[in-house]
Amino acid sequence: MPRITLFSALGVGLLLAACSAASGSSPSATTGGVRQINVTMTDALRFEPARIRVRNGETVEFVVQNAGKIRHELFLGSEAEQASHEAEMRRMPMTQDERNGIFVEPGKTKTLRHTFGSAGTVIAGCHEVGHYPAGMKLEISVS
Ligand SMILES: [Cu+2]
Repeated sequence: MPRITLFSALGVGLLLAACSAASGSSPSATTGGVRQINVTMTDALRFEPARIRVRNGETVEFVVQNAGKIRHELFLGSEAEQASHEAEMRRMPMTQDERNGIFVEPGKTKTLRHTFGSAGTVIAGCHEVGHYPAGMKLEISVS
């Protein structure tokens, strides 16, 4: 059965190549790796998923896709920080990405990397006018 042996050897080789490529592309992989979480923004003023769980101390890379036709943002913070950001956004919309927040134009995808440093609930909210009050938020439970 020399053919089967050859194919399985090839399979293992490809697998090893794929693994080393993956670890090479994420420099923070030493502490257990960075988990990517896909989040979709919709014009129904929702994030999908609407609820996620992360481990305390975990670094997550949100891959945020705007599937709608209007601009959305994703701002990470406590309930209180969401309230003050909401007030700021009413005065002046976000014009550049911040450490805790990104805006995503229709059809685009952006990433936001964040390390969750304490247990509890963190909110990701969209503060385009009217979106947050309409419930455009993602609840992140950190434990
Ligand atoms: Cu929005």
